[in-house]
Amino acid sequence: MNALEPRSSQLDGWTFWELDSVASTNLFAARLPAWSAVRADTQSAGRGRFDRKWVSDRGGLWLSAVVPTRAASLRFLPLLAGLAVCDVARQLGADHVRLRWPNDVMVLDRKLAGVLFDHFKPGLAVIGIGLNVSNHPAIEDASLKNQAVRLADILPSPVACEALTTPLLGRLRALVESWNLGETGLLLSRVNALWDRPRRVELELNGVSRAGWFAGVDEDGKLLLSDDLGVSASYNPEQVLQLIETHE
Ligand code: BT5
Repeated sequence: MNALEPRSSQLDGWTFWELDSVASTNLFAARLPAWSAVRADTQSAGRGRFDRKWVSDRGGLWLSAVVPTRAASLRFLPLLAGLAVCDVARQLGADHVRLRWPNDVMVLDRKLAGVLFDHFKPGLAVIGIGLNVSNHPAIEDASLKNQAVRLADILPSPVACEALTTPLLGRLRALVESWNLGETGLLLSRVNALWDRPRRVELELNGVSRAGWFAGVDEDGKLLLSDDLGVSASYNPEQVLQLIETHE
């Protein structure tokens, strides 16, 4: 496919763009209307939170979806995207898939997928999903050797990115619509259940860190942290540079 000639098609209610290569699918999606999505085979400047680099080599799923949203629900959207990834991975037979607030999908202690949320226009959110499928991220960044995992490592049979796109967008749409209709209680309890078990965590804030027990996520997408004296505090994703699970 020629990178200069992106093509679009209709896919289960989404206007879907497919590209060979792009800087970042989230930036491409910035100009698209609601219920558009874009997938690229590779990204030359894939982004994580706080402008961290996201390795986006061929064989992974690099996807951005534009969804209508209310300002109040913006922080919860990455968790809905994570939930959609967990649901699809589990349907395919993956075990031990879980969420790590605010934007990671983990298999045991390794990162399977990351979500990057952008808000370019009022009323619209761009949800970027990076999912390792059969790519080799550690070739580009050796530090990912023991940190990243791919669907190819955990599924009984190989799956192609193209085959993942439709179920993932379908699941994402159902979850976002359900959230926008106010069905928040059920989704909140599903997100919290996907933490797997009580976890001791350390939050790296700007220059300081806070340790405690993960006590859940609230409806605003904030993390609730309970310290050793039982005192609770809540944190926005924008405040927390890194969440470390400390296994105490
Ligand atoms: C994220 O950031 O996890 C969000 C990643 C979102 C990527 C998607 S791809 C489609 C769309 N277009 C974009 O440009 N972005 C989105 P963060 O929590 O900041 O994690 C970044 C960290 O994850 C890096 O510092 C690495 O340690 C690690 N990392 C980088 N590439 C990885 C990969 N392919 N697999 C696992 N971990 C990776």
